[in-house]
Amino acid sequence: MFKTPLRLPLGPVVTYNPATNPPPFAGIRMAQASAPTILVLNGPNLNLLGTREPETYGHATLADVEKLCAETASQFGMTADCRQSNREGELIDFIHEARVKKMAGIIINAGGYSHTSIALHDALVGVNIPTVEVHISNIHARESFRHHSFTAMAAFASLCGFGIDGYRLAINGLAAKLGIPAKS
Ligand code: CA2
Repeated sequence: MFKTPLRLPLGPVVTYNPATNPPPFAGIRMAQASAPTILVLNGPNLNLLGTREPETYGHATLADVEKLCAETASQFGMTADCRQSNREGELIDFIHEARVKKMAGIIINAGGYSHTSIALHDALVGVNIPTVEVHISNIHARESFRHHSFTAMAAFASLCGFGIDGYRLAINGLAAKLGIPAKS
């Protein structure tokens, strides 16, 4: 039976040798891909980490969490943009900003708003950025009002009970989801 021959593209094929950077075209520079940025968002009262309730949240401070996130992100060639707010609307603004800035992913611990905020859920769904929810404590082993999370419903994965190591695990999972390998 006659088969249509496989056709190669007819247009010019241009190859670019990175060794000749900048490329030898007058006035033309190849676009440099910038490091993917992830938003690490912490919600209400998480600025108090390390100051009270160590039996539940450990001794690490928010600064420790943000340092851990920056270090973990850099292992994948990513940048962590860490924000914390005690205000629901400001958290929503940060999520919207992530879309404007074309951020690659979001790690969110919305604190108490996880269990109450349909608005935060809607913001996460609205920006359509791969999101991992983190809780330092095991919310399912605590009061029943912490068992449901609106932000978890908008995330592709949720982690709880690992202490602040949950942020490191979440960034690893997010990088895998994005297909970004660890740097050697
Ligand atoms: O386990 C988590 O990460 C939580 O998101 C923490 C929230 C809580 O409302 C969630 O149910 C679970 C509370 C954060 C409060 O953090 C504090 C830390 C030290 C001292 C006081 C509060």
